[in-house]
Amino acid sequence: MSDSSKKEVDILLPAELRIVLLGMVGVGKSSSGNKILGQENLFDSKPGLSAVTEKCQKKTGNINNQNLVVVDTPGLLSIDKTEEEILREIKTSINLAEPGPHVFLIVLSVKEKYTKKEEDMVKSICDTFGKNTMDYTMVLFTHGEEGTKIEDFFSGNKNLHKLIKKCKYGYHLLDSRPEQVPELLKKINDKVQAAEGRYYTAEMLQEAETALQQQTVH
Ligand SMILES: Nc1nc2c(ncn2[C@@H]2O[C@H](COP(=O)(O)OP(=O)(O)O)[C@@H](O)[C@H]2O)c(=O)[nH]1
Ligand SMILES: [Mg+2]
Repeated sequence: MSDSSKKEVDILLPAELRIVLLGMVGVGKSSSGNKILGQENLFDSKPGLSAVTEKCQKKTGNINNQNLVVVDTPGLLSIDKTEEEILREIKTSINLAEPGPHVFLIVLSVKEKYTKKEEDMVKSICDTFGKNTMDYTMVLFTHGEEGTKIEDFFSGNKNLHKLIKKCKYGYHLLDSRPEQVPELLKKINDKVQAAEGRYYTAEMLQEAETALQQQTVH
């Protein structure tokens, strides 16, 4: 790459990329956070259905001269907590990623079929973060190293197709190739640049809360 074209890329690249990881317990949110930041044990990650991550956690790093802020959240559908408690905690991710996340990564494992349970989880996320949620969302698939082809995972699952269509930032599959994370970051950066650096804000969350309250009143 010539010097001048490199400069252009630098100018376009957001100086900081803020990412919030969302999804059910055990799908690989914390491990994905570690992969993204290139360090193994920043976020606690363990097998099982009990949420290891009880509070939202923020970790930062610098990858290719770009500051990354990654916020890990407690998993939805944990056996230890009510959905309401979990959602209340998940909302604090917006403040941790201040002034707001560029992208919500909804983490799904290709080892788990996309069923009504997963759909309900996505619906809770959308209800919680409101009408703008999908404008800032990418689906991140984990467990890609076990040879599951993403096309096979999609095949015949209309609801999963629908979800991907709704997510403005598309999807990415994490596998064991060294390029997996650079490719993910490039995809996110491209989308954020196309969105002229826009990000999800605390005002949008406030609006979503008001909308939810009005729904319960009427
Ligand atoms: N093989 C494989 N294991 C994974 C992957 N992602 C997560 N895991 C494992 O799945 C378990 C739960 O992962 P974790 O990141 O803690 O899930 P979280 O509850 O969503 O944060 C851990 O034992 C991880 O090592 C993946 O992509 N491939
Ligand atoms: Mg976790």
